[in-house]
Amino acid sequence: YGRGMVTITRIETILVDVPTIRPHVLAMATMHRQTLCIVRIHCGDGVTGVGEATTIGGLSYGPESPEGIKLVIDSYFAPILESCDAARPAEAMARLGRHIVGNHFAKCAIETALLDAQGKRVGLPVSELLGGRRRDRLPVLWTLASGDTDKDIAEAERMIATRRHNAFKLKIGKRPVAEDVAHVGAIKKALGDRASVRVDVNMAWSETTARTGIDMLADIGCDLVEQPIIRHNRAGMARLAARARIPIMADEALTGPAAAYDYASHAAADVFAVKIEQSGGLFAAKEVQAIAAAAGIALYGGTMLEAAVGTVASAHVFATFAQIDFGTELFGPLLLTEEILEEPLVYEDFTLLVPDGPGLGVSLDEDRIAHFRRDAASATIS
Ligand code: MUC
Ligand code: MG
Repeated sequence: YGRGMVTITRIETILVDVPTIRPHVLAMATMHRQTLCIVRIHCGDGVTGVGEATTIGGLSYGPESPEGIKLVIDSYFAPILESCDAARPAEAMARLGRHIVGNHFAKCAIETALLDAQGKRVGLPVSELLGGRRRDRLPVLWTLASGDTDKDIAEAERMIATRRHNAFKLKIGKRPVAEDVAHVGAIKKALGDRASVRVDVNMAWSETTARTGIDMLADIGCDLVEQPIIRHNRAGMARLAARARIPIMADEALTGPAAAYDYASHAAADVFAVKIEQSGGLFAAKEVQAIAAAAGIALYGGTMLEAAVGTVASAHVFATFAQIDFGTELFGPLLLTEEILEEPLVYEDFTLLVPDGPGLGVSLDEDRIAHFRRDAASATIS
């Protein structure tokens, strides 16, 4: 569109610590807060784009941490991006890819900010830059992970009554299988046909444990089992998927298009959880989706428990999907005590509304960010 090169003048990375509304108990970590690495890319044409990276429980989910993401962007990404054209996000990301191995979460935050800026520049929502949106609302489930069965049931009842969620993911794998299955069974029995109940084992089971565990879960009415075993045991996932009576979903294993192709070509999952950070960005997540679609694998829109910016970036990607068979889990902002946007995202009727303004279509609440940023005491806010 012939405006010439748009320079990148400054990249800001800010760590923001936000408390969770209750402890979030997963197999590998209990979260009391979420740390966001907020990225702001300032461009020579006066446009600014925002992105976000989060991890789960510091380094307990994967090889990147919020502090590490800030460090790699400041030290290694910024010098490369200085000579890139901000108006060509795909080319800028390719350049980063040539010089930087891995670091998918950090790359995703940068790509989000570049696309937010580009969308604002050309006056289009990010979903349109990604090929065009197919829907304006996404179904959103809620994770029950208080660690207590009765509390989880009460929480689920509130969510159903307020029409916020009618599908629930339960985090299991920490306790012996029989106890975990009893917990899932009690929740399914209380909710009955009013809700879909699924589980995420976060890789905590051995393959033999998974064989019995999945059978028991099928018997009590569980609809889906997410990443029951370690990410690298693709053959084990294929064996489990082949014998299970309920769908098996891959999550941690899906570290981008190559992993997705590997899993698809070995029939190692029935469903893919697509995550923008884990995939290595928004374009990469679209490639994971395309591989799933070509292989006849069902789709689910996953989260890294991002706050509003990462959540809305994911929403723009998922809004372009032709099918989202199992809905999404884009509830991250609702798990946090603080709203970081000027206008909160809209959750209603069991769905999230995908914003339709230019770029991501959201603005940060600068006062909140200034208050919750980790270096708030010493920061000079300009
Ligand atoms: C995961 O492993 O899927 C997503 C929802 C949730 O509660 O935790 C995450 C991570
Ligand atoms: Mg998962």
